[in-house]
Amino acid sequence: MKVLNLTLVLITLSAGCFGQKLPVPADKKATKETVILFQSLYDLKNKGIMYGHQDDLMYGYTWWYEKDHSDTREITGDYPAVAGFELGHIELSDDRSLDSVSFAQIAEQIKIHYKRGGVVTLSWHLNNPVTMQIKDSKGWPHGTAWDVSSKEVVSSILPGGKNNELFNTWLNRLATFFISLKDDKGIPIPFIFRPFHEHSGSFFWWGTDICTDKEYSALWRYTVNFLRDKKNIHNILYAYNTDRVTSLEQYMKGYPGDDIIDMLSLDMYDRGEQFGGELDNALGFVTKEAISRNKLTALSETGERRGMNNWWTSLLLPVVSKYPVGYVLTWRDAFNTKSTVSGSPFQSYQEDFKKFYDSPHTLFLKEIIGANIYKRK
Ligand code: BMA
Repeated sequence: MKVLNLTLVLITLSAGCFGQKLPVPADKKATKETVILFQSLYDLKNKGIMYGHQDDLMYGYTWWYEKDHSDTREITGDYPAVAGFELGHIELSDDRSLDSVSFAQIAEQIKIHYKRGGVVTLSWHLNNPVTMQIKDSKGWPHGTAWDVSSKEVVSSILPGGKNNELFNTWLNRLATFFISLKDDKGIPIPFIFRPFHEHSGSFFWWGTDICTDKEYSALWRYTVNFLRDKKNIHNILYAYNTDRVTSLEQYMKGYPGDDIIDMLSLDMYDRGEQFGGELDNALGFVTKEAISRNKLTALSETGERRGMNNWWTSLLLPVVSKYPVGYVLTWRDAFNTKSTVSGSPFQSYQEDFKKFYDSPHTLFLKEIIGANIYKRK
């Protein structure tokens, strides 16, 4: 059983009742539930780190969409506090995502996870709106988020660009999905949205060498203005995100502004021995900057890739415990493959993952339920 001083959490979350000014989301019209979620997460990050897992509720290595199934729960007895879902191909009006997951089932699981009291985060590997219109003679997949063959993509979808109308259509489809996310009483479900992620890398068409920082920032502002002001959606917390960075200056390149962003997040996978030091350094300046701006924090993607069987407790946990990191999320366990892209514990590191779960510093779903993150204290 996990031990966590929830009383301490509850006392801290009550601070708002005693006149202490709590930070608020960037969206001035954020719904009540979204404001409460933001403030709960803001406080919780000082109490422990939530565990998140991408597509945890949708599939695992050996199963595909089975009611209440979760690899995390199978090992620990509890669900992750944060459930990640992927929206790539929603822009095409497809029924299924680029990972073949049904959007209707994603919506269903978002509602279930919210109802259980957990946190929802959504990513979006949207296609390349320029090159997806070109047919590839060699039969290679063209026009994916990873297609960086054109540097004109971002400028072409912004106002004045020849693909602006197409991008508006895509944003409309995304908005329709967002608007459908309501609880049983019809109240919009608050969630964290992390589009255009890993800007410091150059492996997506919005990457640092593929567009200018000004274009990147404009893309963000345009997207948020569209969803928030044009579509009147006020249940979103927006997460700014980069891949590995070595300085704050590098991290902030392209930052769209405090009036747009709610969370400063970082993605960093273990690609070798330098990982611990690099992560330590980056989390140090990212969390410091986030706090100075009253923003949330997360290590929004990470994973083990070296076959270390004690990675969770000997490497990840000691580093993330040093900083107020809201959550740490490992990536998906691709069904029917041996891919270890997530550094997932579900193949060989289960014992160490259980120790990670047992740590008083980590928070899984039950502890989040205990902290009641959607209710004003
Ligand atoms: C990537 C990989 C891809 C996947 C994408 C979106 O990191 O896992 O296989 O399609 O995320 O989930």
